[in-house]
Amino acid sequence: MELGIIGLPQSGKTTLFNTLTQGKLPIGISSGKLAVHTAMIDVPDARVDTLEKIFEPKKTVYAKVTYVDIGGLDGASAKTGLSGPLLNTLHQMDGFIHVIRHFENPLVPHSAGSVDPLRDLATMETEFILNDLIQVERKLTRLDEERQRGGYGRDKAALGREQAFFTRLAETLTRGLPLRGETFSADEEKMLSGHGLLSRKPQLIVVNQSEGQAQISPEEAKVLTKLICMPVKLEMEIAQLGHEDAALFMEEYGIQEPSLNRLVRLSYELLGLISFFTAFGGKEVHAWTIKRGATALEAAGKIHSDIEKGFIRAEVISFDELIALGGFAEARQAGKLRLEGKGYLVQDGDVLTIRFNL
Ligand SMILES: Nc1nc2c(ncn2[C@@H]2O[C@H](COP(=O)(O)OP(=O)(O)OP(=O)(O)O)[C@@H](O)[C@H]2O)c(=O)[nH]1
Ligand SMILES: [Mg+2]
Repeated sequence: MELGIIGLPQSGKTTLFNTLTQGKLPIGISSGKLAVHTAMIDVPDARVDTLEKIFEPKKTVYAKVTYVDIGGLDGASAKTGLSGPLLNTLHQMDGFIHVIRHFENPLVPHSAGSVDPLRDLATMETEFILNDLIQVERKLTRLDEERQRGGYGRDKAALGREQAFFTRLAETLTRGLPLRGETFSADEEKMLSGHGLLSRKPQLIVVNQSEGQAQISPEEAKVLTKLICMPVKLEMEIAQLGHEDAALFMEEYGIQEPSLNRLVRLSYELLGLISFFTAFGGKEVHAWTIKRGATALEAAGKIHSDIEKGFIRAEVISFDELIALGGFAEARQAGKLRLEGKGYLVQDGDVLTIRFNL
C-alpha cells in the first residue's frame, strides 16, 4: 500500500517524510521539479509487541506501509492539467497525505506571500478536481465518438449507462466537489477502474504547525476527511533522537505518544485496512494486512497462494480473548477457538491458524 505525501512547495513534505521513515533527505530544497522518494515502514502496533512477549518468536513481522514524498506540485497547473510523469506518480498512489503549512518561519517565505492553511488546502483540492474534470471530459468525448460510430458493436444500453455515469461525475466536479464523498456501485467501480481519479483517493490532511499554535478543526477546514495537526519539524527532531532521549523529551513536553505513531495508524485506517495475526510459538509472529471486509480465504491467500488453494478451515480467536486466556492451549481448552470457513469475514485483530492440505 502506497501513500503519497503531497502539498504546496515548502509546506514540510520532506520533513514529514523524514519523520515517518527515519530518513535523512535534505529539506528546504525546492527545485520545483518532480522529485519522488519512497520508503517502506512498519506500522507500530502494540498488539504485535504483546504477541511477541507471549510467543517469544525468532522473528516478528509488522504490517507495512509505504510513503512516497512527491515534490513538484505547485498549484499552478490547474488550467492545463498536471504534467504526465507527475500525474502517473499520483495515479499509482492508494491515498494521499496532504501537508498544509500553518507554521510561521521568516526564513521560509510562502510563495503566495502569506501563511493561510485553508487557502492552500483549497488550492490543492481545486487542482485535483480540475484534473479529474479534464479526464472525465476526455472520457465523455471518447464515449460520444464511440456512440456516433455505432458503439463498435457494444450494447447500446451499457454505453448509455457509462455516459450517464461520467456525466454525473462531471457535474459533481464542476460544482467544485471532490469525488471522495461519493459512493459507487460495483458496476460503477468497474467503469472507474483504470482512471485513478485523484479527488477520489482517500486523503489525510496534516496541518504543519508551530508548537503551541491553535489547532484547526475539521469543521473549520470544512473537510470530511481526517485531519491531524502536528508540529512536523519538532516531530522530526524527536524521531531523530535516540529512544531514551526521545522519551525524556516527550515527558518534558507532556507528549503522550508521538503524533507520528498516530499518523501511521491513521494512514492505515484511511486506506480501509485491518490487521490479522498469525503466531507460531518459538517461530514467528506476523501482522498481515487486508482490506476491511476480506474473507478468511483471502486472508489465507495473503500468507501463501498454496494455503489459499488447500484451505480447509481457519481457527480464529480475537487478540483480546487470546491474551485474556494466555495462549492457544488455554483457548482450545476453554472452547474459544472458533472454526470458520472460507467465507468468514476477518475482523481487525483476529489471530488465525489456517488448516490446509497440499
Ligand atoms: N518553523 C518551522 N519550519 C518548518 C516546519 N516544517 C518545515 N519547516 C521548514 O520549511 C522548509 C521546507 O521544508 P521541507 O520539508 O523541505 O518542505 P517540502 O514541502 O518538502 O518542500 P519542497 O519539496 O521544496 O516542495 C525547511 O526549511 C523546513 O525547515 C515547521 O514545522 N516549523
Ligand atoms: Mg521536499
